[in-house]
Amino acid sequence: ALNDYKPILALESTIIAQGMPYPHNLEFAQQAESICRDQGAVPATIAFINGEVCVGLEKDQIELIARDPSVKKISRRELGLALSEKWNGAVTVSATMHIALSAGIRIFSTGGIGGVHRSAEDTFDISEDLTALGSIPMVVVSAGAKAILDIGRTLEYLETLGVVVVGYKTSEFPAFYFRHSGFHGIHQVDSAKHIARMYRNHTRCGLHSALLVANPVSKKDEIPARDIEGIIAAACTSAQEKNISGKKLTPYLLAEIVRATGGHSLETNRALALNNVGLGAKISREVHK
Ligand code: PSU
Ligand code: MN
Repeated sequence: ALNDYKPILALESTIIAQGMPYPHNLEFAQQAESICRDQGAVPATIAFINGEVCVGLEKDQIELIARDPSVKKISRRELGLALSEKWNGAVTVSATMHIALSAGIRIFSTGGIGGVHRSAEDTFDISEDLTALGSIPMVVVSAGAKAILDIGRTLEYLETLGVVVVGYKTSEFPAFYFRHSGFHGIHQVDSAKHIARMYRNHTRCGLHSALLVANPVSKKDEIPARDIEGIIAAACTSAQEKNISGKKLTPYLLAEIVRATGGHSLETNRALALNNVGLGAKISREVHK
């Protein structure tokens, strides 16, 4: 696809291996690829298979990532480790960005970026996704930051790192499961074409940070804040009680919330991520024009 100058969209794999349970994760990964193709872009799901970086996976490779519980969660700092130790591994937003840009792919869709965790003033838990967004000049499409995070502090940190944040058809930063975080005043963009133009100018200025496109979950798929806030708070408390921290924290919280909502949050997660794939594919086509 690169040799033929086709539009390509990078997709991550931690959302598959650690973000959703099997077999829903496999179904999601396949749907994501087909939505991308329907929108006229070639999907490049990225993962480590036996210690090799694969940009664009075969069917059986996607199945391995979805099924095998020994698949590791690999962030950017661990890329060399994964090669050395010949891991099978899923890549986070930070690792996906690094690999994608190295391969010449500039557009990437995820579900929700990592960020500053609640209680980060005690734990210092701030996702490596943020530093990657600050230093890798790609377009990243996300349904805002995960609602399990401290959204205000995540937005402040994005500013510190020089990441441009724009809202797709909104000026309010979305919060993953729901549309309204209460943080207003981000710059609104209304089309893929508009985003492509902005990205060209961003890189023309010599900036090396990412352009983060915040694409809210649709109204029909969202879980309103009042219905999920208590569940998120309980999941955070439970993680603290069980001493779950580091890279295990985000997967634990997402799974707890799926359990407590009886699977509703999984449906929302799937819908918002697929929505991001659709928009990412359109942006990729515009950037390639
Ligand atoms: N979006 C989802 N589900 C996920 C993720 C994103 O809908 O599981 C993953 C991404 O790979 C992101 C990671 O990089 O969660 C963040 O992990 P951490 O908070 O440990 O940095
Ligand atoms: Mn962390």
